[in-house]
Amino acid sequence: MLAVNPPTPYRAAAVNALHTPVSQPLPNDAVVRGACPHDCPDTCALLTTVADGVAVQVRGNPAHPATDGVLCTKVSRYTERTYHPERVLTPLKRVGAKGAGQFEPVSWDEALDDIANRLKAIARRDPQAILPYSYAGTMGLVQGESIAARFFNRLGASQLDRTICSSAGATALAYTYGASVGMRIEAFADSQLIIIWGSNAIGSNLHFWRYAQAAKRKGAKLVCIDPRRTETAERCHTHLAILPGTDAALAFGLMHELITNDWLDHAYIAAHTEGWPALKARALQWPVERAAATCGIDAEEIKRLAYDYAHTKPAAIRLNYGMQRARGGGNAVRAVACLPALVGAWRHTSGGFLLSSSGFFPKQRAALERPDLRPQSDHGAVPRVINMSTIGADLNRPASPSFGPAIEALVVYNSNPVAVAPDSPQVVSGFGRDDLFTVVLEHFQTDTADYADYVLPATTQLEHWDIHASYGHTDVLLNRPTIAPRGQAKTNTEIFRALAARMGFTEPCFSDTDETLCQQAFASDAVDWNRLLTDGFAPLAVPQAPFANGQFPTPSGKCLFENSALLAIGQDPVPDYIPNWEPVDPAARYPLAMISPPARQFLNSTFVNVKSLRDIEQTPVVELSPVDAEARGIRDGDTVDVFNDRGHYVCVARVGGRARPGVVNGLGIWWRKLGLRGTNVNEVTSQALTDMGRAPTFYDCAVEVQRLD
Ligand SMILES: Nc1nc2c(c(=O)[nH]1)N[C@H]1C(S)=C(S)[C@@H](COP(=O)(O)OP(=O)(O)OC[C@H]3O[C@@H](n4cnc5c(=O)[nH]c(N)nc54)[C@H](O)[C@@H]3O)O[C@H]1N2
Ligand SMILES: Nc1nc2c(c(=O)[nH]1)N[C@H]1C(S)=C(S)[C@@H](COP(=O)(O)OP(=O)(O)OC[C@H]3O[C@@H](n4cnc5c(=O)[nH]c(N)nc54)[C@H](O)[C@@H]3O)O[C@H]1N2
Ligand code: SF4
Ligand SMILES: [Mo]
Repeated sequence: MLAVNPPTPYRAAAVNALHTPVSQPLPNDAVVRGACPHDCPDTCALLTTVADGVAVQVRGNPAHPATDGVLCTKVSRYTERTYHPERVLTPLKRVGAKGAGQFEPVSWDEALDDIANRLKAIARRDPQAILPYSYAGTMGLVQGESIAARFFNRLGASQLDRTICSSAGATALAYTYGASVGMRIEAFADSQLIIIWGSNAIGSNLHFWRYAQAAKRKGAKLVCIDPRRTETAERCHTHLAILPGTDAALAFGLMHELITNDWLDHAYIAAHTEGWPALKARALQWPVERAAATCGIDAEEIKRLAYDYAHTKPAAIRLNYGMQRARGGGNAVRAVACLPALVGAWRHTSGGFLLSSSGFFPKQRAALERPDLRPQSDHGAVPRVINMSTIGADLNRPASPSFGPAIEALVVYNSNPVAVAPDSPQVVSGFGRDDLFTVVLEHFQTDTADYADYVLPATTQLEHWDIHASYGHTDVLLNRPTIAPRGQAKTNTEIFRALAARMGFTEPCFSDTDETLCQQAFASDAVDWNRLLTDGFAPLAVPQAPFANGQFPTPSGKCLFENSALLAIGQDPVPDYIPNWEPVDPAARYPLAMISPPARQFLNSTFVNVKSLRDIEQTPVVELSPVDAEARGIRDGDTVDVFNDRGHYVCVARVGGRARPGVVNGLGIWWRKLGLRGTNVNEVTSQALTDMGRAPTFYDCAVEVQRLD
């Protein structure tokens, strides 16, 4: 069995055995190797040119194969973001009403002393009333959850369930393959059929698109499955514009064709899968006509794709996270993930499936985060868990025996929940509570920072050490600091070290330096540290065709079509089609299905305040098909209200071919205060969760759209 994601207990000895890199003073003129910190599958290797201590240019490292010297437009502008005149450069204390954004500078000592005193007072009553809120503003393992996690573990604060992005898909993969593993990204360059499924590669996974283009030049056929006619869909040979949340139905329709035409790889199924009779029975309930009606497409489209999938070798599926942001997202990922085994696509280096490669990385999370520091009650209970995706509801929840204490303090870092969490009316009312004590570590005065009691200035990727895994490729990247911290900015790690000292936490782990933390992040035998120091990246040893002979990281080594562990969480052990919470229904009060994928020049809500990028996006928009627009008297360029019972999102209508009838696309994620009338698309999204992974259902959202005069 392939040793992916092996459980790695905390081993202090192994960490100490590593040699420590010599910290050198920052060079004044140099080209420094780093890593893109953003939540993007590409994890590019950066080269930053420094002149006179100032970072003047950030470009892609041509020596790193996946980056190939190319960056997206956003990160090419990284110096504009770093030297932005609105960077928060001193600690700030709120002087106006919550949300009003009125602050005055204070010293670090004053801010940290007051924060520590407030947290201590709450912790004396119940540390679980304190909640960290963080996500992937930086994907760095050190400025992410290292000292911060140690701090909250030692404190006994509520734990945060970090579900906002990928947990439905990751859970589905764990139930199917045993971990988030799949094809090597570079192998797509030699595929003959590439199905780009729930992914706008040009916008969100640019470096994969380069491999797909290489394959296309060698004769490959590209198929895109996406409700939206994205720039990626436009450049594929075929586009199946299915209704949101119907991917499992499409997968079953394809399986039905494979079974009834006997286009199956019986030997692969017999040797390397479990549960075929049950999956087959499920798939046989889905004649293509039924699947086509559910997906809102033509049966011929499904038949053609099934034929191509069975007859083109190697055939590869690049799944991305778009399809798992609906109620049945976990089951949908499971259904699609079964397809490559049916046709034996895994036998080929350039065949198979990739959603995420993160499971290949031997991360030592326990070493970094130290869950062993958590206090345990006499009954062995650890602090409660709060789901970040329902922060709106949970901030408004009073104390109760089932919930525990009301949330009294929030410490936010690497995230902008007031803009990105679903159902913003609830989120805003929670953050607006006068009795909530909120600390935000940030680069900028974001929508969330406006609700803080203290804003603490954090360093950017050019100003700190970090180490990175990827969820697209399989290389580890090291990020060296390029310039001195701007103003009084401190690293996240330094801020939590300083807070730990004031809280009286004396464990030696709170003194680990950032370079030591970089070395603790991965199993030392799997990552070539010397190569990281010299090249800035180091590939993991991943087999060319990892599942050609089964060897999935499941207990049996097989791909699990049927997984009885699902019964324990009240789920069907075999994937199924689960309709959306809010399906398209022309007769309903809110007849349109809204999805809200990213605007290309923003990264979630990051970069919205970088003017040159915002100028490209111009304004918040909702895309409508001509038929839906006409029915409502809406013309291209009209200001419209997108609404439902949760709220109102004001934006500009773009009428054209990007939206299919019945579906509208509200592109994300604007800062509310830079949007129209202080709103963004999450005004209307819901806090309902997915079937697996307790994830949000951003793309499962019924709305109506109306012209504003
Ligand atoms: N430029 C840019 N790049 C980004 C980001 C960004 O904000 N901007 N965000 C980053 C992050 S955090 C993530 S998680 C990834 C997100 O990138 P992806 O993993 O690709 O996910 P999404 O962009 O959410 O959705 C991808 C596509 O799925 C489509 N889609 C929506 N609903 C469905 C459905 O039900 N079925 C199918 N088949 N398709 C559907 C959307 O229209 C979209 O084009 O990208 C990362 N990269
Ligand atoms: N409607 C809708 N909503 C969505 C999505 C969608 O597709 N549609 N996508 C969802 C997804 S996939 C995701 S991943 C989430 C993303 O949500 P978040 O993880 O909150 O991502 P960002 O909005 O980029 O905010 C990250 C913040 O971290 C800050 N930051 C960056 N680096 C550092 C650092 O080193 N230190 C500190 N202290 N701060 C730092 C940045 O300045 C930025 O303000 O949004 C989700 N929300
Ligand atoms: S956001 Fe993605 S494509 Fe852009 S530089 Fe970073 S890793 Fe590369
Ligand atoms: Mo994400």
